[in-house]
Amino acid sequence: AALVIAGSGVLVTNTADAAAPTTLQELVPQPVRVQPRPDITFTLTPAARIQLATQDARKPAELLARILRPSTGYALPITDSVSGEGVVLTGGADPKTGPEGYQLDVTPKQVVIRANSSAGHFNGIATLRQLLPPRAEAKTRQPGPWTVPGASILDHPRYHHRGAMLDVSRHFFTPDQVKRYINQIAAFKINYFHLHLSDDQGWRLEIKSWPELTRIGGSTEVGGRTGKLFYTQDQYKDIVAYAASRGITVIPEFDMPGHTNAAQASYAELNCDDKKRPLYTGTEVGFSSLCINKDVTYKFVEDVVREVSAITPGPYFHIGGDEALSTPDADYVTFMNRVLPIVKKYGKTTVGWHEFIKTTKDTAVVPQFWGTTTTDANVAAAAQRGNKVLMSPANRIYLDMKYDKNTKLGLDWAGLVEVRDAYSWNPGAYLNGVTEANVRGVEAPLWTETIRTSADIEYMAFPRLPVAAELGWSPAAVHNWDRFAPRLGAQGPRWKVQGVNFYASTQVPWK
Ligand code: TNX
Repeated sequence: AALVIAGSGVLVTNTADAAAPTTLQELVPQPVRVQPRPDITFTLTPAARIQLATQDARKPAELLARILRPSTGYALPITDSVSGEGVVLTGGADPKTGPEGYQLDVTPKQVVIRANSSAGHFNGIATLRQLLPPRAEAKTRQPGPWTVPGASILDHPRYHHRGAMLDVSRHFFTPDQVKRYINQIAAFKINYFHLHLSDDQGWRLEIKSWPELTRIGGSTEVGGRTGKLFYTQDQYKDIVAYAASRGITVIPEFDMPGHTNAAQASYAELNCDDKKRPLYTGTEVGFSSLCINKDVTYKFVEDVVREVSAITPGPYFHIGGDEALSTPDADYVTFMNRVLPIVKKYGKTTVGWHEFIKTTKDTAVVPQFWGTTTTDANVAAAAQRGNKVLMSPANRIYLDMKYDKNTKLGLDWAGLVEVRDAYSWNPGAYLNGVTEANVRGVEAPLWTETIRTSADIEYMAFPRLPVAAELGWSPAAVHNWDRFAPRLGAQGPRWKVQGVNFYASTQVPWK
């Protein structure tokens, strides 16, 4: 029997249809409404064209073509006229789809995706990819048929912000490794990619006015490997463009006023005693702080914010602010009072780890909750004033936590987080005093003290990153482990085709 999600977001069973399970039952995240049309199928043929009725859909169309040309071997030209068989990308979606949603209708000759924005088209294309057979994701030519089950889908996200973070400071990852991860998260409608670009162990982005940050601060990492372990500004711009071509906005983070040893090792003047710190390749936290009462500290911050903002098209700048254990409380407040206006001056909106929210009443800034408790008075007070909270509770959605005691990679300070644990919470009713309307979305951070390779990234992120995507996108009424687990399990064949090194949790019925 096919599962239909009614308009209310409630699952009902369509008992009239006894068809075998199709990709329609395998979508992650689950759409708002899926109406099967068992009488119809669409099959992509060599004659298919990707047809644009709106320029909003050009980048999404190019993404679809890049995925399907190698596996199908078809030409799949992108055309500006709508006629004949293929995939049609058009405007005029139902207003219910909002700024990021879409409608997807499968007819015998066309798959029609309607959306009112580029984001909506990217999201519709992510759904179409999952409706095709897994071998559509292959890099080499595969046998057809390229069949899509008949359906009419209407979909839009629960929250605007569905994020993933990668810490490139504890271990450095090359631009190709970063792109590989961006490509993988895009398949689950993730729309923000947060890059943790500085920490005690490494400064990872070229700052032209402070060249020693990368020459010295970007020369090593956890474990002591050495090299040019940083991105030039051109490489960063290329990563940002790569993300944009997949519908993803990059949020750069420079962690301050703690987690700053790499900067303090690069420049003597960033230390109160004017002495450079030694480079650090261990994994302790909380021992470093910028010098709060020196003007040069704020010149440094302003130079970084200015240079980074100029090459970051997205509206956000993440100032870190976590675990400033070596910064006295009053100094922490002083620091934030000087730094938050700098971010504003360069036209960006501040995101910060939630500790910083106690220092400001500005309701435009975004606190990112990473705690392990369900009560935080400062975050709740901010939510009551009107701030929107980004949810990353460490004991639920930190991708660096071990799955169980046998997991070789990862840490366990926030607990062991099996797949079902990662799924079993409600972002809109998790923190006391932070209700559905106060939540901006969900981000899954991946800290990399123990993570060194793409295979390591994938093992920790898959399948928990798609869990975060489901929590951030799908309606609350759909939340149900027994229905979710098989959908998640159906991603296994796709990851095998893509070469993703996922953790085959025994909690999930893998297909
Ligand atoms: C806490 S969470 C940190 C990071 C560590 C992480 C390891 C947060 C804002 N700070 O510095 O890498 O734990 O799980």
